[in-house]
Amino acid sequence: MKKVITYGTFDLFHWGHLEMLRRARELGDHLTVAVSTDDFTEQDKHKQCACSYAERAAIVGAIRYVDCVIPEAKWEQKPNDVREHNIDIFVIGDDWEGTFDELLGGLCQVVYLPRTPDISTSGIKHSLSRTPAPAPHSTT
Ligand code: C2G
Repeated sequence: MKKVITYGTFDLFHWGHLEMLRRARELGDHLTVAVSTDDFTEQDKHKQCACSYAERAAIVGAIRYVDCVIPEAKWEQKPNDVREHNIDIFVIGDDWEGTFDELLGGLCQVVYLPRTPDISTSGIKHSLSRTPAPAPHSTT
């Protein structure tokens, strides 16, 4: 059985995230997803999430391409995760191209997949911030 792992924040889960998980799972027979914890996201990635770790992990875990969800609490945990979960392939979007080659060299195959164009969590946040919120109980 070929085991795959990927990492991400997965805040405001969108089409680009789904496509990443679908293509990651296609590379093997079992997909583990490491979801960034709230502390890691705030302190190390300097990003503020709209959804908590528990919510993001629950959404990712409910996707049918995903077999296992673990927390991502630091950058350097990847080699341990690969060993512990018997991972064959590490995969992530090409916005990270080259970043993890050294860390994972010799441990597993490292694959960078092209990002889905024209969609991102930050883009969604930006466009929503310019749209006035509807009144409570509004039907429009
Ligand atoms: N992604 C994509 N296409 C998009 C948006 C995102 O393919 N339009 C991919 C990213 O490249 C990443 C995954 O979806 O592989 C999750 O994206 P983010 O939630 O933005 O995760 P990120 O903050 O990049 O976390 O240690 C690595 C990090 O945890 C990666």
